[in-house]
Amino acid sequence: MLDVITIGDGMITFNPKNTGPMRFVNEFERKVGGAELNFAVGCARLGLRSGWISRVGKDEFGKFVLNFMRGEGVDVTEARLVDGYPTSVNFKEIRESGDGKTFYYREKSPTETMTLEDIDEDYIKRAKVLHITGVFPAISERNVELVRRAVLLAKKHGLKVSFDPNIRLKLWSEAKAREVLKSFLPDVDILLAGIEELSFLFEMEEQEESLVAQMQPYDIEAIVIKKGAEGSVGYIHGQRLQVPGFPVGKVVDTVGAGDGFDAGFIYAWKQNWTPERILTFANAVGALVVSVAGDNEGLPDLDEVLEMIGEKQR
Ligand code: KDG
Repeated sequence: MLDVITIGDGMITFNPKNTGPMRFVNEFERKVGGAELNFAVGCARLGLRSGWISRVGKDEFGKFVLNFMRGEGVDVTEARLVDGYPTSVNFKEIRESGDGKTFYYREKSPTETMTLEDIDEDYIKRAKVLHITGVFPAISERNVELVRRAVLLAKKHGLKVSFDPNIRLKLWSEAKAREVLKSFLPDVDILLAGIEELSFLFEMEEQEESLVAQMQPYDIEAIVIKKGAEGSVGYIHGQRLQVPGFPVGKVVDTVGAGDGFDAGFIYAWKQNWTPERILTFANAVGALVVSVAGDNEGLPDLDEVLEMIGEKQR
């Protein structure tokens, strides 16, 4: 049995040793990244049984990514090494504020070798939640079809579908991103997005009420707007709730905070907590991620989050 499954590309991420424009950075640290990968790790650290469907290159980097995932306790039954497609690489640039930019080297992602048959029905039906994001489908047309199949099977077997648009306009055009990502909405049960992403999708101003109104036809159980340091707003079973974020000492690296938030939300959602406790918990996970360099190193274990939200003594 698995609690949650996700599908995505796994990358080697080179984190800069110093801040500023990448052309002036001479040293990098090899780490691992990928939005869905970060999410799967975040869930596993919190204690959920998480599975990651992926392909990485049959090369040193691919082996490193797979070992990393195994070491984090993520189920990699459906993650394989493939020939002829190098593992995707991503270089990061980080500014003094902790804000990051990504520079991809992923012309041909190993996930492009997957066929519809690779989305295994027996695997999907072992889980309770399928988490999808906008990164994996942005990689290729085929990946869009893979997500559609995973969602179809998830619905067939009663899984909840959670969705983070994670818009990456370096990977596809605005029109395509809008068309594909909006087409997922009718099947989404939990939407985890930034206000700027909703505004992009619906081509409207960043105005919460009118954007949430756009979601009415989709009958989404939980619409969550991630607001970074300010916390989050949730429309859960129709009720609006705003929960402030947690102050963090120094923001070191914001990349991956949204994925951490998503993992925290899904963990808390599965506990059937009150909406306030769910959002508080997710905000805490996001906050813990930004104080550490790397896309996923700061993802906390359960006790760290409980300490932060004051439910456990240090
Ligand atoms: O959300 C963090 C991701 O952006 C990062 O790990 C890299 O998946 C990634 C991407 O393609 O942008």
